[in-house]
Amino acid sequence: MPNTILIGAPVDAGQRRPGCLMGPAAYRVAGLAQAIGGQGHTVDDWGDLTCPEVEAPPCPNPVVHSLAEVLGWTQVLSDKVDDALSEGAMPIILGGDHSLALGSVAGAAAYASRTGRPLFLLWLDAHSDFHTPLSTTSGNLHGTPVAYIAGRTGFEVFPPFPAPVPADRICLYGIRSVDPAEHAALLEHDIAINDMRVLDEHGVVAPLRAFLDKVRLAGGMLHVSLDVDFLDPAIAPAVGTTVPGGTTFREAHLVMELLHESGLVTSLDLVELNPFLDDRGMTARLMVDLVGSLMGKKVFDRPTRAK
Ligand code: 4U7
Ligand code: MN
Ligand code: MN
Ligand code: MN
Repeated sequence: MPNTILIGAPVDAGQRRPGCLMGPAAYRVAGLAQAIGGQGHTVDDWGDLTCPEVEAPPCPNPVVHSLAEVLGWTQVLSDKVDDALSEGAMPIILGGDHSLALGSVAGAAAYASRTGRPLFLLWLDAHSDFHTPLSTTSGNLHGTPVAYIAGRTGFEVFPPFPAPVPADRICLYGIRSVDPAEHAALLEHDIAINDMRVLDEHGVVAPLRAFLDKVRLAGGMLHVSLDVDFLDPAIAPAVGTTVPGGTTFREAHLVMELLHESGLVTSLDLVELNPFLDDRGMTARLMVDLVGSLMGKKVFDRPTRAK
């Protein structure tokens, strides 16, 4: 039974549509702590972080937006996630846009490399988030964390990523929107790309099991980054970057149930919820339900099958 630590990250700087900064409050209102506590875990809420003032070096790409702020969040999140893991707990980061993963995964990677365990990354998202600050055309840094984590060049304006995650330990899952520059770069990397076509054809279970087996065999830590747009916009409208054709209610719950059964998840991001775009809290509530499943809630409690 992991102890969990909630870390509020009201980050809005990684994109241009205000509202993600209300995410942590919405998760608390929707009963996140109760959903986790209800599964028998302890919950320690560290409250919301604030962004330190940092100075940004000049960025060669003029479209990049709010670099100094993103750098500040990266620093504080990296530190706090490392601290939470060092306490033996599972940090759950309440976002905030996806640029927060530049920091959260950096913290997990720093901890993993100190303790000598390999870190794996499961990216549940409509997007590949594989831009660099040089290749992005929108300038929105929430589209860059996977490239930073994988150690791509182009992040010279950022602190060096503590221990880049090798491509074969990264799994993109649910993707259905990839920009041309990301596409070209992904072809150069051995990242598992479970786009919606793959999930349609093979179902959600087999590709996820294959990745989880790799994590287990390696004795790895597993960071899961859950972007709201992984879900179909019909059930999760509260996100600035909706892409049709996302996972259904049951597919998403099944993913969470398999993650729970694996016992492998060591840290989790909840990102991109924009409560200002929500429909009577339905998206916040769904995200909380999904975390409940990830923490052990099931429809019917039968003895866990052999893995
Ligand atoms: B998210 C985009 F152009 N690729 O770079 C970009 F399509 O964290 C979207 O996954 C990025 O929601 C989406 O701006 C970032 C766009
Ligand atoms: Mn610290
Ligand atoms: Mn994303
Ligand atoms: Mn996305």
